[in-house]
Amino acid sequence: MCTVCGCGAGEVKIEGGAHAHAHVHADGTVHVHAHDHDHAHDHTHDSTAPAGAHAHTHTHADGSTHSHDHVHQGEHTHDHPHHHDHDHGHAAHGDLDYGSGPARAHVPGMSQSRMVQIEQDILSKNNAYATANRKWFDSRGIFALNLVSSPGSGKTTLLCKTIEALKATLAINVVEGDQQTANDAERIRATGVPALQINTGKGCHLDGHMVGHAMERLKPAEGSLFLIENVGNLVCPAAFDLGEHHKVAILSVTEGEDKPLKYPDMFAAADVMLLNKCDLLPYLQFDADLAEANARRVNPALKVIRVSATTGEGLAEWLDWIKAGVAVQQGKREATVDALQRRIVELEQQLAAR
Ligand SMILES: Nc1nc2c(ncn2[C@@H]2O[C@H](COP(=O)(O)OP(=O)(O)OP(=O)(O)O)[C@@H](O)[C@H]2O)c(=O)[nH]1
Ligand SMILES: [Mg+2]
Repeated sequence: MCTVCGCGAGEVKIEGGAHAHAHVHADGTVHVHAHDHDHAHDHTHDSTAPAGAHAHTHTHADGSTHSHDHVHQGEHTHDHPHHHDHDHGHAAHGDLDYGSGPARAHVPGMSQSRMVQIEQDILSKNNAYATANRKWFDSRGIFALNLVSSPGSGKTTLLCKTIEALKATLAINVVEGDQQTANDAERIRATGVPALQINTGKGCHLDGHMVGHAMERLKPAEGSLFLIENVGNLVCPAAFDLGEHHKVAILSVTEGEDKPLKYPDMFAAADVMLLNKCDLLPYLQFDADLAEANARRVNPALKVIRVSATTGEGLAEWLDWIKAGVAVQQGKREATVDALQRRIVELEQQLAAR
C-alpha cells in the first residue's frame, strides 16, 4: 500500500516535457517538485535536523506513547513483531491478517507507528494539493470526476462513449494515468477532445500534485467537464484525493461479485459505481443484484448504474447524472468570491460611468 511505504515515489512524466520528482528522505518525509527540461535547475533540501536524524515514536505495552529524536550512524532497521490474538472470523483456520494493526498494513522492517507517521505525511501533503485543485475547479464552475477501477474494466471505453455523447454541448478535458504508454490519451484525442497522459512509472496511482500540473497544461474552460482516468488499480487510488468532486468506481461483470467486499476502500471512497460490460451477462455466472448488494454493504449511499460501454445500454442515466453535476458546478461559480469580485468591478465601472 503506497501510503505507508512510499512506493509511489518514482519518476513521474507528464506529457509535454515537464516532469515531477518525488523524493522520500531518510526521515520518511516526502518532497515533490516539478521542473521543465528547457531550463537548468538546482535544488537543495534544507533541513535543520542533522543528517539522518528523525523523531521516533514508541508505543509501550501499557498503551502509553513517547517520542524522541535520534541520529542514525548507518543504515539499520528494527522490527517490532506483534502478535495479535484478535478473534477474527477466519483466524480459526490459521489465516494471517496483516491489516489489524494501527497502520492496517505491513512493511518488512518498519514499525506500525512509523507507517502511520509516513501515511499521515504523504496524505496531508496530497490533501493540500487536492484542496487547491478543488478550489480552482469550483472557482471556475468546472465539474471534475476521477474514474477508478482495476485494469481493463472499461474506463477508457466508457470515457470515449461519454465524450462522443457530450462533446457537442460541453467542453471536456481528460487526464489519463498509466504507468507507461500514451495509448489511452491517444484513444481520447481521437474523439477530438484535449487529453494529457501522465505516466507514473513505478507509481500505482495519480496524486493531487500531478493533476494540478495537468490542469495547468490543459487550461480547462469555465463551466466545463474535467475527466480523470486513474491508473488501473483497485487499491491505491482510493486513498488519494485529486480534487475531484466524485470518485466513480467501475466494476465489470467479468471481475466477480465479491470485489467490493475484497477491496472495500475503493467502493467506500466512490459516490457512483458503474457496473460495466452488462452485455456479457448472458454468457457469465455473475449475479448483478449480489454485486450491487455487496457494494452497498461497503457504502450504503453508493449510486449504482448498470451499463455497457460497447452497446450503450444504461449510458443515458450516467450521462444525465454528469449533466446534473455540471449544472450544479456552473451554478456554484456565481457564488464564489472570484465571481463576486468580478461583479463588484463591473458594478463599480457602471457607477463611475454615471
Ligand atoms: N463486452 C464488453 N467489453 C468492454 C466493455 N467496455 C470495455 N470493454 C472491453 O474491455 C477491454 C478493456 O477496456 P478499456 O476501456 O481499455 O479498459 P480500462 O479500464 O481503460 O483499462 P486500463 O486503462 O488498462 O486500466 C477492451 O477490450 C474493451 O473493448 C463493455 O461494456 N462490454
Ligand atoms: Mg484505460
